[in-house]
Amino acid sequence: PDIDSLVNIYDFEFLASQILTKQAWSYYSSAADDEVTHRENHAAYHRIFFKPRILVNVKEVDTSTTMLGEKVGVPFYVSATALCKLGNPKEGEKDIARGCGESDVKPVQMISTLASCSLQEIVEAAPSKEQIQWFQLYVNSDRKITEDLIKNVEKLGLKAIFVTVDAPSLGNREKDAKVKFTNSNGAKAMEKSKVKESKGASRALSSFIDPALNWDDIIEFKKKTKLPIVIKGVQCVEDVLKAAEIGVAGVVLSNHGGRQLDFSRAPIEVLAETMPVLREKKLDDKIEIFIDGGVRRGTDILKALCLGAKGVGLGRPFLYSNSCYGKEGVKKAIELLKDELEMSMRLLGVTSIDQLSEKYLDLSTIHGR
Ligand code: FMN
Repeated sequence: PDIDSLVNIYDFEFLASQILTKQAWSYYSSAADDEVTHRENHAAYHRIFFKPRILVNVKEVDTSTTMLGEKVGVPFYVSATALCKLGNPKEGEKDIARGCGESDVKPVQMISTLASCSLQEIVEAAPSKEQIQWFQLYVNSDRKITEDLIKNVEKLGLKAIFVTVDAPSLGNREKDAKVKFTNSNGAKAMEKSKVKESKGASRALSSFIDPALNWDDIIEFKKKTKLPIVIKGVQCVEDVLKAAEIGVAGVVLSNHGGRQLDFSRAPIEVLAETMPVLREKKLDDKIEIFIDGGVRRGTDILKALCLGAKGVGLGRPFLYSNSCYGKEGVKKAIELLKDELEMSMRLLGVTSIDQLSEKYLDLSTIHGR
């Protein structure tokens, strides 16, 4: 269908379910076990309600903010997803770079260790000097490989390293496991890992990830790079405090889009629980809190920002938009989210991101409070 007929993020998902290969759809859409966490990530946003303020001049609304010290046009970013070529065989992650760079607001793109294009290709595809790219790191059991990777990330000018810590072992994604991983579009990513067996894309790709990874390693990485280090996949306030203590730049409250431990809690509720503790300990200025999982609407983004998130990531929505329409789809998804965000800010009675706070939410229905 004509791209202009799409009105929201769900439209991309439906279209993707109709047109993607079985392998791509199974890999992209799957989540762990009974997929309870996957559904809950999204459902938890539905329990949170606004307290809009009236008669505020909202003629001009500004969605820009900062993340890790850099100015960005919108408070949402494209989260790292492996194997973008399964859905967009020719251009893969390069079209995400183009879509982000060609849009007015230029959201940040986080690039996966398991991208199906090389890091250099994706960096070179980025059309705008102002656009920011981050690197998502899966730590290899062979630390030399990881150290070389970090050097390459620095050389190519990426702005931060997000170390994923929620995948010491791969989640049980049954939809994916039923489809053998044979597609040559995974070749680039497969080179980077040692493929042991063919039981779905996830399992084929993940065998190199080091299950021995621990806090000491993060402290070591901090010494090895000047780039900000962010821990991706934090799921409780205690670990946020520990991350703040060792002095990383940020954490992502995330359960990997429900693809790892089923019955992990929704990140938005972990956020609700975390921020008061950080404020009480005066750590809220020391560490930036990001969040992802189940974000599909401008209002979802707004709720996370009201609760104190600095940036909000989306995974599947950009996989689907990139698969259906390439870079034009990515641009369209960005525009839809940005329009929803602007409109919701107006209706809430705020004109800039820094005005958002808990006072705009009815906290009584939020778990974690
Ligand atoms: N997270 C990583 O840190 N590294 C990855 O390589 C990675 N690959 C993913 C592949 C797929 C198909 C999906 C759906 C998610 C992946 N994620 C990965 C997790 C995302 O970065 C993000 O945490 C999650 O998708 C957010 O949930 P959402 O899809 O509901 O927006």
